[in-house]
Amino acid sequence: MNDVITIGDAMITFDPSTTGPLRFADSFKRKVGGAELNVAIGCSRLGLNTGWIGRLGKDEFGRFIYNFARGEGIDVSEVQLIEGYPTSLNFKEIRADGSGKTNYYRDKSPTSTLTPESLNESFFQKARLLHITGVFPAIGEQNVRTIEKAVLLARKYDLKISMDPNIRLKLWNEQQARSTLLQWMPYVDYLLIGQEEAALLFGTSDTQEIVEHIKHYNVSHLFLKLGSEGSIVWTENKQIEATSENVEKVVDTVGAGDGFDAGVIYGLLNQWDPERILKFANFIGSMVVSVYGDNEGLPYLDDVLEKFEGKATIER
Ligand code: KDG
Repeated sequence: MNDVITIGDAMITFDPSTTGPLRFADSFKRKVGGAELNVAIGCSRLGLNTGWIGRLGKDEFGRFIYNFARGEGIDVSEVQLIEGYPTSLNFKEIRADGSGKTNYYRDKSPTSTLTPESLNESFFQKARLLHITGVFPAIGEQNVRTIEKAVLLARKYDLKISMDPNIRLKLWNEQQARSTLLQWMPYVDYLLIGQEEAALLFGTSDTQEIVEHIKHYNVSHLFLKLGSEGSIVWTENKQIEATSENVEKVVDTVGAGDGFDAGVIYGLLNQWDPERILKFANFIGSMVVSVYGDNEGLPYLDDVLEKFEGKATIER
């Protein structure tokens, strides 16, 4: 039985060894990325049983990602390697302030072979929460249909649904993102959203106005991510704010939002109070930005609790 399941396109991420414009980067480290897989890794490291539904190329990179995910303790029984569809790639640019830029090579993503019919009902039947994002549906129409079916199955088997819009305008345009993601809003229990994404979906970046929009749906918890400004949770008509953690040196911000999501999912599934969830999720986000790579900074539960609760760590 999995606590969390998610569906997504994973990729090989080539991280440059130097910061600055990609055209001058001449050496790269081969890593793994993909928003949904990052969340799955985060959840699994925190101790949640986590399943990932995906398709990879039947190639060396696909095999590498498959084994990597399996090594992270993720249930990969619904992942297949597909002939003729190369594993997606992302060449990352990292700027001196730690922010990143993606350069995707994923036009023929193996996930486009994933059909609504190929979703295994029993995988949903045994889970507690389905996490969806805007990356997977942005890849193609077929993926939109697959998420629609996944949402139906989640409702059929009483799974909670968390959604992070994760809007990637390199993959679809604003109009496509808005109409697709808003159609799933009525089914979302937990919305984890960046302020800019909220502006794109709801036409405002004002917190109170966003909350008013959310009241039209059945969202029980809204988590608004404000980057270095911290985050806000709105639930049961109460709003709680948390400032971001001080980070000594931000080296790579990519994946911080996924780490935040993993922290929120962990807290929600363990019935933590909203304030603790918010602080915990912020804390994980701050750990992710301190380490290079999309998921390398995601902590194990012991590591994060030690630091979060201010306990000393024995290093040597
Ligand atoms: O959230 C981080 C991810 O976006 C990154 O690991 C890979 O760009 C990526 C994507 O499209 O999933």
